[in-house]
Amino acid sequence: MSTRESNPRQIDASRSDETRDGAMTRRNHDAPSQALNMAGKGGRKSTSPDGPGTGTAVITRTKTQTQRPSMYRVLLLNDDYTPMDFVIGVLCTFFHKDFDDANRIMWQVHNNGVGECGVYTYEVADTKVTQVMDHARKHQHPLQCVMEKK
Ligand code: TYC
Repeated sequence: MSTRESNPRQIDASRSDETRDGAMTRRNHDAPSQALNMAGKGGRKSTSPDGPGTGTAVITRTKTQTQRPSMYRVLLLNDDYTPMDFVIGVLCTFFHKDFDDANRIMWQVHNNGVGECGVYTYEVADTKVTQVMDHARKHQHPLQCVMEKK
């Protein structure tokens, strides 16, 4: 997943030459302001290029868009050698299932070849796959754990 998440789109009204009542003004946004030019030359110092009290304002509207992250299923695959109790232990330890859910998922995998342990964001799913695979290897069981994008 492109990490992807916030993609703020900014609508910046400061570049518009249209005044509030819809009239067009000619103003070069990139040129030094009159106020700046006049400063230090003995000219009138002003807070605005149009002079005081003209009410020049910049209105900025920011639209924030959030995107939900892609989700990934973590799956256990069946094999003929990993003990059932070991699989139930994996589901309880790494996927926080209670015994009944773990037992149900284990039988689902045993009977159908594959079963879902949980659905997570990419990094969490990837971590769980690594944890389960390391645990199985450490105990010399051929249990396979994989992830797939939803
Ligand atoms: N089929 C295994 C057995 O009969 C049990 C098992 C269940 C293995 C689920 C892996 O992901 C698995 N001992």
